[in-house]
Amino acid sequence: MNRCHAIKALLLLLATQLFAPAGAATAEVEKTFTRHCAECHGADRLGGMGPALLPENLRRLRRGMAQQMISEGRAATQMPAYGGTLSAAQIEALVDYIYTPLATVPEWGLDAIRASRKIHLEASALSDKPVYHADPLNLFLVVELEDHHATVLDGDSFTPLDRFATPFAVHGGPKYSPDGRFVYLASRDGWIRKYDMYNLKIVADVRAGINTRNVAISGDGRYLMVGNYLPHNVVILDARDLSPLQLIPTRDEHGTSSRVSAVYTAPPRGSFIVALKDLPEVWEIPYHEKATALPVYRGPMHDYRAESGEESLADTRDFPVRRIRLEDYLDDFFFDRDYRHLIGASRNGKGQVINLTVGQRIAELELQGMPHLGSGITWSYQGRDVLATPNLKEGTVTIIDMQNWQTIKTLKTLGPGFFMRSHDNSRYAWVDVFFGKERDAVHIIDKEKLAIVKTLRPAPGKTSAHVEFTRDGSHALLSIWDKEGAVIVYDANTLQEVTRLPMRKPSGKYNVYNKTRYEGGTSH
Ligand code: DHE
Repeated sequence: MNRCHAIKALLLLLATQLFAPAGAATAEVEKTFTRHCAECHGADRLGGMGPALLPENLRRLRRGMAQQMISEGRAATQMPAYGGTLSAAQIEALVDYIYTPLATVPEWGLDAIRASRKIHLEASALSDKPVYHADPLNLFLVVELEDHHATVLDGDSFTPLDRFATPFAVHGGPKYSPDGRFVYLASRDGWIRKYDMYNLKIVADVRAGINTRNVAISGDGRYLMVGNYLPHNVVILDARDLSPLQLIPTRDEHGTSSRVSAVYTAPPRGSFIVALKDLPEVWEIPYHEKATALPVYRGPMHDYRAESGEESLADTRDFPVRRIRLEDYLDDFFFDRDYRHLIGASRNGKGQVINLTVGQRIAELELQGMPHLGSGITWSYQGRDVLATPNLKEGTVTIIDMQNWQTIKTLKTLGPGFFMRSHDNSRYAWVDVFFGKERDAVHIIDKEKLAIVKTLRPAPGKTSAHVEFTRDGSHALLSIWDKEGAVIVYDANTLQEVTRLPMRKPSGKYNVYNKTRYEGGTSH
């Protein structure tokens, strides 16, 4: 054997030694996965009866919890305990496996979406009047994260009317049809569920993506738009039966693709607004014929279908994309009341105001990063609109004059908050302290004095977060974000507790009237 061959043989030996055990371990864990997990979670980990097991979908689940879930199972679900069947090392390997990203972004095209659709009840089987006596516009939907359910709550008597299963890990605000009859929930796994608030029945399901951010509904209630991290696209659904109408890959002109941070509806503009995570662009997609003549804007429209080659289903609408190019990436944002401006935080943490009509930045804001999309609210202060938002990097609430975009007040809080809420009929705005050891506190701000006037600790030691008001603004509902949690109802004027309803880790709650009327004190 000459020297060169000897070196080659040595390298080969080293490679076998280095890579064979890893390869063998991978084969072993894949075998374990196929034997025990694939039936419910899908051979490709994209989900089935159980949720998708991909790092993107498991972001809210700590590895320790995943390990515990595999060994002990999950109460009230089909997930069995594997502690007696699998060794600690096998369970550890499974955890490593499910937190490893897939080698390529999986496909989930129109055919897969169409095939996933399930109609549970046809329109003919449903009454077009509410089957209860409560005010249908003063109902709340409360999302309960612990056991993946939602409760329909009467906002006058504070009694539950129904409790139904949601897809795994619902995230973001459910969206109501303009008349409040239907609600659409989106799960992190891409499932969209349509529920009838009149009949208290689940109507239809469809899987519009593999890892979804949120869903928006057009102002006329005709279309839904789903924004996805996986694959990189937005999907337009027919709101009537959830059938897919269009799939728009989120790519720039050079083919670089991007995750979608969120999609929002802008009813006065007749369009959807799409926030992109990995491209310095914001997209506006008109859903209304008249919206194509957007005021002042005369820039080019982008024909995404010619580029993607995607089939367009037989819907009369076309959904052209207007790209608004930005100087920086905008991680998150919300809008002023008439949707002329978009107010967002860029990656470097600076606040920016973009005028949507001219498609340009018109101001910079003193914001230390928004903690959460849509975390801001607006109200009228001394005759002008102000916006207020908590900050990600510090325990403060910033209040900004929306005429000149100057900060008029910074309020110190006990820690960074996640959600801020009010109502036009209430003199108070509520902000939680979501992060840190004071997360059981919630501050109440007097909107006239621009000052914190009270701090509540409704359940010491437990996170209290996310407030939503009743239709008339007379009561505020707050979540105790705990396994054995509660929704606490407060008199919004006296700030006294009225009642406490046990719930299982209630996260957001959504009032039909406030959401469908675009109340300034809440998210849309
Ligand atoms: Fe949310 C809304 C993004 C983490 C609970 N969240 C939203 C929306 C977006 C968003 C884009 C608006 C969608 C809508 O309503 O249509 N959320 C993000 C993130 O990027 C972030 C920081 C990281 C992530 O993991 O995605 C994040 N969010 C969380 C949580 O950890 C929370 C507290 C628990 C959970 O459910 O995962 C959480 N997000 C919520 C809630 C809303 C929401 C309750 C709806 C608020 C509302 O009142 O409308």
